[in-house]
Amino acid sequence: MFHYPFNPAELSETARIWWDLFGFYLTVAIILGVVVYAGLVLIPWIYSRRRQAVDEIQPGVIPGERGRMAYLAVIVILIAASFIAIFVESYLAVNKLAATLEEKYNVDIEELQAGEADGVLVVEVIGFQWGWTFRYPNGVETDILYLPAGRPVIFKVTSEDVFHAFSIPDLRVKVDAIPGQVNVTWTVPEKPGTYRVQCYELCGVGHAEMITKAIVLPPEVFDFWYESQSEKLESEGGEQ
Ligand SMILES: [Cu+2]
Repeated sequence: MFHYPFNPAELSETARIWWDLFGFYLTVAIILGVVVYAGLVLIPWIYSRRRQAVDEIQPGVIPGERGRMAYLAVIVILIAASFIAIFVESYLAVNKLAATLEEKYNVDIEELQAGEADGVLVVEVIGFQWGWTFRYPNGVETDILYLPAGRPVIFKVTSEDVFHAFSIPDLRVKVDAIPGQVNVTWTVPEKPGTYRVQCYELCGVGHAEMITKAIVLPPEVFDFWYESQSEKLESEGGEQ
């Protein structure tokens, strides 16, 4: 039922920008990790092969300079370069995201982040022990998340009881659901299909069951669903 691709490139262009940025962070982390672990293994090995101690350790006497400042400089430069590269790459990714949102979807990234953008669907997400409620602007509440393909969606996420975390991994959505607080996030699902919605914060014995579906529909099918739900709600309201 759920597909779980390693690379979400085909599912959402905005998710792919995050994914590429994550790949960059991971690459930098792997390079630094290799250097650090190589040092941990090699330095004791090299020094253990030397017969002579580097300098005599005497109580109360600070050891002298060991003449290896060049290595230290290389390490410091490598770390500084990594931080600069991460900063630059993140800045470029956010710019790319803003440009994509503006050109392709006609929306401003800051408006999305603020939780109000013209013509953008806003879904309230309420986590509880143990499930999710999705509330649409027309007042309809569902336990399955329906979304229109190719349109940005804003999620306003909160909780009724304890801390939860709302996530749609395929679409690179993850945000804490905190009682008494509304956290805002957004995504643009591009491909119709069924995606996994899951809680990512251990919240009690039913945590692992806090799974539901996000069904991304072609926009006209979504509009039909939305209208029919509105009518249903109205007729139910009329009967009471
Ligand atoms: Cu939970």
